Amino acid sequence: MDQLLSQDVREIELSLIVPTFNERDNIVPLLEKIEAALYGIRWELIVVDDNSPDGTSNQVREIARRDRRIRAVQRIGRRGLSSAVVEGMLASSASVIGVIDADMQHDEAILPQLWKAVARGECDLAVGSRYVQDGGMGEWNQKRQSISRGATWLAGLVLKTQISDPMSGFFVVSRRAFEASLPRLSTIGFKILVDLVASAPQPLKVIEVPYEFRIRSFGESKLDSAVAWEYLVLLADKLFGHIIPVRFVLFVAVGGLGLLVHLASLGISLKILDLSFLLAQSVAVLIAMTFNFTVNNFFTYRDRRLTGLRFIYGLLSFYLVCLVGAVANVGVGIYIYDADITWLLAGVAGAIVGAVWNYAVSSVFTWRK
Ligand SMILES: Nc1nc2c(ncn2[C@@H]2O[C@H](COP(=O)(O)OP(=O)(O)OP(=O)(O)O)[C@@H](O)[C@H]2O)c(=O)[nH]1
Ligand SMILES: [Mg+2]
Repeated sequence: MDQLLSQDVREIELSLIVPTFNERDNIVPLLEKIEAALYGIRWELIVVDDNSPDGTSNQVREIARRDRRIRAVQRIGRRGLSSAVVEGMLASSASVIGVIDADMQHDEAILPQLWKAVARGECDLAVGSRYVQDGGMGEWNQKRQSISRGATWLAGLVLKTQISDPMSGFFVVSRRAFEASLPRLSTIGFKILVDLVASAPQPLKVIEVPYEFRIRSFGESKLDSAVAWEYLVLLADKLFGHIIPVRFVLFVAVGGLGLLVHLASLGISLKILDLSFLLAQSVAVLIAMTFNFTVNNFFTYRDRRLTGLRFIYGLLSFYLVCLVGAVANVGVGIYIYDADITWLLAGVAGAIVGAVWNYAVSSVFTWRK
């Protein structure tokens, strides 16, 4: 240990985490900017790349071979900005940790100011903000500005500390504060700052430093409708996730819709197509299961979405799971009904057992992690 320590006694003062997906062309210019901005501060930089097809990880490793301050963490078969940032933080070692995007939209020139505020203990968290005085949205269009402001307003529902720009992906936090939030983090979606602040056991002391958001020069935005959806799921998880899993709530809501689809198909098969009840009911079950699978695959399990051939296998496994669920549902229903308790309770109990079974087993077999 002493031998190890004697090699370089100067402590790293800032660990910087950079989440990336397809940012190869941004790596070199970003590192040049960081190097210049952090002059005089001992830093390490960890790029957490979700196996970008453009070879971002290789690009980082090529530089890392010659520069020990830099490292790539390459994740396979995973996506998600928040989880990438958390894993980067866990792989880092300084007592002060920063997060910055790879696309140079964040102004690295304010990094020393953010770092200093946390390192000196003036705050737990220093946020690069577009909304405080002198900050700005750069050349964002009106629509994106309104969406961002709406999302900021919604964040107020879960945050214990008021922050003017909780959507920011540019901040510096003390390792102590990060570790205190860690057990409660949801790590869903894109908004790690909201997650971090909402998961803090005690309100954090926050400082905000204004900066002007720049436009992207290379690469593409990864923002899409999924980001908005995952943000809502994150808020829901923060609001009631400690009581009941959000995924289960979504699964049951989809099941409710599936029941309507079932009844509609049954009605059409009986009244319009004039099928026998057995056939009509079988067709309705098949349609409803397919509907449930497709909608759950799109929303409830968006992060593990099955496509191509895996969609077909997933659908078949879902049929199987639901079939067993239906048997459990009927079995429990009959058991309670026979015990001479009201038919309503028997029906509800059967449905609950069926739903829990379908949810639990499909999460293991159909939408495997
Ligand atoms: N590891 C990882 N990084 C991601 C993922 N999605 C986005 N990123 C990175 O997170 C940072 C922010 O993503 P952007 O697409 O720039 O999001 P944005 O800045 O809100 O949107 P734009 O203004 O359109 O660029 C960038 O460095 C991305 O490469 C992901 O799924 N995994
Ligand atoms: Mg960006």
